[in-house]
Amino acid sequence: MTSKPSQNERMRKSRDLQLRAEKLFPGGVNSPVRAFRAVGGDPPFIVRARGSKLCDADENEYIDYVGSWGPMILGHADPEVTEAVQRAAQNGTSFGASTAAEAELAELVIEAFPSIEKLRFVSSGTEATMSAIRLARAFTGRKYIIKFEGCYHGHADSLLVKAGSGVATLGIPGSAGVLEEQAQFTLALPFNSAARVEEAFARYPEQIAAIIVEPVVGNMGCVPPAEGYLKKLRQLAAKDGALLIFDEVMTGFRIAFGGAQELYGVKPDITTLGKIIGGGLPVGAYGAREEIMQMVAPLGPMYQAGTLSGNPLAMAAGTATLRRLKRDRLKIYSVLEENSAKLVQGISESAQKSGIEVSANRVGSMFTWFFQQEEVRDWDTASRSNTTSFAQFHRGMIERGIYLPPSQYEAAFLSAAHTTGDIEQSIEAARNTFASFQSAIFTPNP
Ligand code: HOZ
Repeated sequence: MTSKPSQNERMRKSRDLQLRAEKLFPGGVNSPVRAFRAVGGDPPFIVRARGSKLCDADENEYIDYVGSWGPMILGHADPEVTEAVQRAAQNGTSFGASTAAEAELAELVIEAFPSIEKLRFVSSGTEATMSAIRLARAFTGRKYIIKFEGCYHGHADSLLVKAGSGVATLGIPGSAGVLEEQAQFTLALPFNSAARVEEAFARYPEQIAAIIVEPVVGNMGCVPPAEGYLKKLRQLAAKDGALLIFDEVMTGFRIAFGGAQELYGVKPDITTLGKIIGGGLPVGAYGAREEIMQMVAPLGPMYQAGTLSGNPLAMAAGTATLRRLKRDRLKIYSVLEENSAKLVQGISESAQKSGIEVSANRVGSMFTWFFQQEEVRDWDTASRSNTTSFAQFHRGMIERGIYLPPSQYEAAFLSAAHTTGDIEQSIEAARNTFASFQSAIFTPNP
């Protein structure tokens, strides 16, 4: 009789690659959450991906619910996207000069987001939000910004205050190296409390340049806005002459073709985008109505630039992705909704049957299971989730071939390539994981 390979045997090549990486990169990674510190175990090194599946260096296969942290809404290596990138690459990979490909993608974005009349492409979500803040300050001539605890808007200095994502995962309150002076004009308030925003405007009248918000938070796990909350933010900002920035890096083209602003019917002044608009290549964007975008150089005095901005390969991948989403819009978003609902409910029910308290949040195809009874509506409630249970859940799932974000404070995503078979297999894996839950021993990485 052959015995089941142990975790160490199953992950031998990934383990070796991790040891090599640790000599080269801090924590062996180029982005902190990938190190699996919060969940323990070795991170699988990925060699290829197709559709809903990832394959690691030891040929283990996983159903993927990370989707490269959001971009892969069509699944991995989608044939239309791959072909568009290959075609673009044959004509050169970067020119540092204007191309028609930039306009192709921009027109698709503007059509989907009526609040955007002009935009600027950058290479990451961090650049997009950092530039949006600079733009809001330039436009209003004001200093303060309001952000929300547990929201993450990339790693620009003034935004690394009570941030979610890796900062929350690692339990770092802010970041070393960010000067008090750089963060002094950032007001971090609890998400979903309009009263606190009202108080801030009363305290700093006509001094707040912008409210920046993830309209559906993904970076403290998935946390939806309370009924009427986004509309209230819109009113409060307008009343004081501040701008409202929707950080739709995660939600844009994800929870609806026109993002959260379409789904909730709220028009922000500035929108930031990333992830899906790059179809898996590095792209970010910030956009607004003409009057605001006139501030951006070379038209106006707000400076921002980038060597790889509007990169032709990235534009091709983004355009192919958005074209496909636009063409099959009705079908894609309704299947994403249906499959995500099935998955989230199925896994929550499996937990309940095993007597494990789980509170799930979901908006369309982004979702999170928190290990607690109470509803998660802000950072305070999110931070009460039992992260040891989450780590056990994560490890049990990965051992059963299901790849979830290695942090309680990152949303999971479903793609159009996931099948009902994938969903059923994932629920079954959760059932078995929860059944073995009590006996599992959690050993976080040192
Ligand atoms: N902060 C990213 C998601 N919220 C994680 C990016 C990564 O590790 O690739």
